[in-house]
Amino acid sequence: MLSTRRHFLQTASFASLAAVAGPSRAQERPSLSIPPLVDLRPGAPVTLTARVGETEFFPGKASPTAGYNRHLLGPTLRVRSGEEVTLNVRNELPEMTTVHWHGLLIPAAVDGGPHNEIPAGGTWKAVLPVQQSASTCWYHPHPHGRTGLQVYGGLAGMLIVTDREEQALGLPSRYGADDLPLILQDRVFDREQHLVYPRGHMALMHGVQGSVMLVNGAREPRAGVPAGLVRLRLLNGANARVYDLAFEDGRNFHWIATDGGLLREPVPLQRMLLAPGQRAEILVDFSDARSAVLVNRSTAGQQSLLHFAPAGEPRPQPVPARLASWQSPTREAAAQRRRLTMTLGNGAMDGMPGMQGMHGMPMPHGFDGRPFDMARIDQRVKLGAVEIWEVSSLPGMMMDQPHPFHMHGVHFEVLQRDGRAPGPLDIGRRDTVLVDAPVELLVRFTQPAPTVPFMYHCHILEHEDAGMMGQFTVT
Ligand SMILES: [Cu+2]
Repeated sequence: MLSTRRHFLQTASFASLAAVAGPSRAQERPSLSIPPLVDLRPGAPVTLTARVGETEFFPGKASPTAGYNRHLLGPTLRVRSGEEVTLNVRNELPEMTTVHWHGLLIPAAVDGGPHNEIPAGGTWKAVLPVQQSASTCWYHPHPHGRTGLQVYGGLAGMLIVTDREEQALGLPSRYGADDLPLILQDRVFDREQHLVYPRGHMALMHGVQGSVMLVNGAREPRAGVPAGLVRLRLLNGANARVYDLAFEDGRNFHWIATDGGLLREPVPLQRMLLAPGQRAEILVDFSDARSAVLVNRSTAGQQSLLHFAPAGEPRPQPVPARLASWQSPTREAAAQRRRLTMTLGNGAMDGMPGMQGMHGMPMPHGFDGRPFDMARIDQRVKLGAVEIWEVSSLPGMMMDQPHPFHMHGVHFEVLQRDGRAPGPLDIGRRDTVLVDAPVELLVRFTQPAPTVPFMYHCHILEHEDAGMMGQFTVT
């Protein structure tokens, strides 16, 4: 079933893109673009300006794009845990936007969700009290109904939290040298090699997935790296694609961090799934000085994402045996259990005839059969509470569409998947989890949301925009 649908996607909708592939010769490969690093410090506000621009994804073929302070994507923001930093977000887009700090544990009032609207021409001052473990987070727009388009156009950036515990480990930390931010995205281009954002039933049902793979905004770039241990901060910034990452030569790497920060100890892996919105940090050993290719494996075959060219004196370095210590809440601490069902509609919202719902009615995307409503609070949680959230999706096995479930303002851990103890890839602190089977999450609510609520939603952005989102207060 999976292969049938993917095949249909590629042949029926994207046939014109068949000729579009990565650069054919090594010398054509662009160097990996490293977004500028901005260190945020208390008392030194930084301005982020969302604006439109232009990007040549293919030589000589400029496409309209958008970015923060740049034509595409945004600077990498770095903040030390324990510090309060200020950002002034200017909106020079022709439409309303918001900026959500995805992964930050901060009060909902400054979370940047759909309620923190910045009108065109406006500026939003966000004071962020950052008090969490070292982690790889990101920032992106979150205006209800327009998130998919704005992110797709290029509005996204990485946000790195550091702390003493992480710094003491001696992990590769030279930004852009042996500590690389990698924003993974896929895009659709038309026959003339211009960026397009597909609309319609297919996009609404499956989310927008393109055949052209980008890393930091470029097709199959090349990264010069030292012949030693290199840390990759992987961010799935795609609208809908789940990446299945591996190296072409099958080499091992060490997984060291999830959305919420460092694992307790490194986990050796050969492949890793990364759902939209998720981050992972891995350590890759290039001390064999051999070139390597990061690839995405799919039913359509293997797609090259990034070529690594190690250089310099080979320097084998050990991977630390232990990483971070942190406390998990106990299951017994859970004060309440909630059940949420992500419901995939029938596409009728888009004005498409579509198939009809069970009772002949059009059915929108939503939670528990209801689409998102800015004016409705769906869940009310006590500040400081630990709860168990059971999240599943409908229709279940009929639609092979796993939804990445994201919660704002919290970290959670996976207690169960499909009624069983979760596998080794479910460990760690998270804010986004792939719901390909019912999951049971242990959630700790530490951030206040008394008036402006936090969001939970599907991170397939076209699902989210079409209503697969809910909101909760924390008081
Ligand atoms: Cu979804």
